[in-house]
Amino acid sequence: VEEHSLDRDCTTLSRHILQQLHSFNAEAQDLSAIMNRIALAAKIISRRLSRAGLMEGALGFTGNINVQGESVKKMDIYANDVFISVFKQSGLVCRLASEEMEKPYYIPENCPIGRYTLIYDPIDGSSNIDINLNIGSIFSIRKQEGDDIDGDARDLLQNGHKQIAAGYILYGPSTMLVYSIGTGVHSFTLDPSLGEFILSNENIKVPTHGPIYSVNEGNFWQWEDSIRDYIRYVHRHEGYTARYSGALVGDFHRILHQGGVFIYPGTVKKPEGKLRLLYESAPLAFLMEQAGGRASNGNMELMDVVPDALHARTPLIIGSKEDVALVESFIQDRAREV
Ligand code: P6P
Repeated sequence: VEEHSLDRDCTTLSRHILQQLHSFNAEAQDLSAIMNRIALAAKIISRRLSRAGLMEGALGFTGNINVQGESVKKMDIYANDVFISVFKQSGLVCRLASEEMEKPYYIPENCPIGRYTLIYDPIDGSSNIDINLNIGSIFSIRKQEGDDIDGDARDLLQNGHKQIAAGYILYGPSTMLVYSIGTGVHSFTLDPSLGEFILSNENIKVPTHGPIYSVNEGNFWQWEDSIRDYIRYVHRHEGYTARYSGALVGDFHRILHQGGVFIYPGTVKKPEGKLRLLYESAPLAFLMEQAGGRASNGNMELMDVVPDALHARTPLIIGSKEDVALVESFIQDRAREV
């Protein structure tokens, strides 16, 4: 075995985080431990997904409707509970907020104020589960501010700059974990034979422009004219290609590596869009900015948007700097006409 591959096999997630923070101070240790628990959750979910098709009853719908009015898949609930379980007794995370829970889940044991909150989408893209296509988990880590005595986590209603870490797990042909603690974006691939996430790419940088536009053109006639203008532009000009999987994490991962733009605009019926701010758009915006790209809601930087509720939605334009700016230029042109 060549020397470097041994080193590579030893660049595990926890070692990488400590290296990133160049120090072994309390926060570094905490983040390293938190990321280790997230990695454990990823392994448990990945294992279940790889066998779900073989396990009677693991797939399909629970028959329930969640707080969002969406039908809940068994895998959504399973994954949600995995994240809760891995953080119980950890003494690290005191509060978990997710798409699957109207109110946050509190872990009361030894949780002083100022400890961490995990905000997450346990399974994003669940429509892809039963057809064995890629899905993901998205997470964001913030510190709890104040005592949140009435349990509605109002201190979480702050902009994306309050995130101290963010990332996602992509359950694809291989399971990848991509994270940032504010010192660049780094990706790890799960080596099932080791049970470890091994460093794949360090300091990922998104190209300043890319050929891909990722959007559900089925909503074309529900969009504002400005978005339709952008779509007509990329249809007419050489060098663009459409890629859309219906699962945010995979579509984002492609843009992060190949450049271009992912757009989920507001529609006439839902001007606020479909994607959630706190546990879908803000964590991905954190990563995209760390990778040298941009994220916007069409009017302002996504990272500056302040949610008015835990499950607030937002329009999202995210990707290469030049491509996000191009979409915004069509929005500004139309705004001038009004
Ligand atoms: P549409 C999946 O349900 C999801 O939340 C994201 O993962 C994905 O990007 C989006 O919705 C797809 O929505 O309306 O294009 O089916």
